[in-house]
Amino acid sequence: MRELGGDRLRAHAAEALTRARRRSTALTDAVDDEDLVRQHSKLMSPLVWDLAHIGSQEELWLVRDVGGREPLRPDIDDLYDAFRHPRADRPSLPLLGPSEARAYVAQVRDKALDVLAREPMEGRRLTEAAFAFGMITQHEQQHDETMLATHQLRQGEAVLHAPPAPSRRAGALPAEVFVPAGPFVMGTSVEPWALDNERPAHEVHVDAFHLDTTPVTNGAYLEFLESGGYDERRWWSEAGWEYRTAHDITAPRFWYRESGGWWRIRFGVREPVPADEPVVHVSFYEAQAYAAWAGKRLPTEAEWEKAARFDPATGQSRRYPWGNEEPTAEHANLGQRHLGPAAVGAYPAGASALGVHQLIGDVWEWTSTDFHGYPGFAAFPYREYSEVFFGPEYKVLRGGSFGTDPSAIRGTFRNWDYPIRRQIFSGFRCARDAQVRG
Ligand code: AVJ
Ligand code: FE
Repeated sequence: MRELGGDRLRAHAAEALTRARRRSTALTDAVDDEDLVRQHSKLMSPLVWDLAHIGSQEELWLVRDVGGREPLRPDIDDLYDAFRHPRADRPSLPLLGPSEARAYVAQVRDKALDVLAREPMEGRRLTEAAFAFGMITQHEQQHDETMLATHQLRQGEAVLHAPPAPSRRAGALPAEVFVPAGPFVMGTSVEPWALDNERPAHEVHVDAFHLDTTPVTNGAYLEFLESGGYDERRWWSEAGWEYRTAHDITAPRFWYRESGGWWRIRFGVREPVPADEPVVHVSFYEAQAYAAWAGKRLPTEAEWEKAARFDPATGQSRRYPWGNEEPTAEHANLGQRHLGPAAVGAYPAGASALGVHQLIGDVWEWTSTDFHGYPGFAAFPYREYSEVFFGPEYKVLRGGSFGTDPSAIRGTFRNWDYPIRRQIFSGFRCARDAQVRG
């Protein structure tokens, strides 16, 4: 991906777009037309909206902007503008139907591939085109993760199938890893597909701290739950308690109690909650309450990234916890290869230089940090990509989940959401301050 010449870039971009489309197609072909246009939850768009929105963004950014081509469907730009229509309102719009949407995205793709084949790609143009194709690939993959979350909310028979995630453990792991005090380089100025909010690279000092070696498991979370954690005001922040009470939150989303045990529904399948998998579908507030109960706290975003990227041997920041090579199936549970997180310890090859496991893949991890631009932030390609979300109402999540494609995750990648959200594949790990010696 780094410094590809024009022809290699063309081949790489075409392959990445094709892979994304295979996934979009699988997720939308898995259900019938009625299911495609239905709103499975007020929190989500109908799947058919995501599909045409993917095409609409591709038309805007690749066909019109990069390619300078005539608009295909200027009449539908407004329908698929995420800022004009909140998710809850999307079903009532005059959306393209399933077959129209499929035909539209295919037409746009033909044009985009034509642009890719003909665009002169040298120098600055090459960098710009590489980014535009990267951005659109990641955009489609992000919506594929969103569509996977919609599938999880859908009622009825299981329609998605995948082999179970690995359950093998890497022997006993220490509960925590110590991260020494000092500076590290956060963010990036060179990662070719990095989005505006990941830029620029800048040095950050981080005090010494301890970080959980793995994400918090269902088993550990159950101890919090069974010891009355949801009923004890003292573990919750004010906003968290208000949310917990108003919505009567008593367990992670999709869990239920039956014959004395805890079960969950995952993509239409009912199963006992597995103790050694990372907990998933918890809100920021639940993560925060658990951490308080455990005598810990959530890591800041800088702490998370230092634990993931900092190599004490070289003093440099890596692209991924394991090094600079792109993720493989040995490194991390990504790419919807499995329909859930793997047991903790299942990816020893993916551990960071400091010895922290499963930072990339499995579950998105809540951090305690509000979403803001880094020093020197410059909105690109438009303010609506990230900048309009900056502020205290969004919390940063890191690391990607089993539903995230490798092309849409890296050590610098930043996701954000409201602290009440839990239909996303969200989990967490805890941190604590290191003892300061006097
Ligand atoms: C980065 C996941 C918060 O889904 O709202 C998709 C990605 N931006 N279309 C989102 C995105 C525009 C974004 N997140
Ligand atoms: Fe989008």
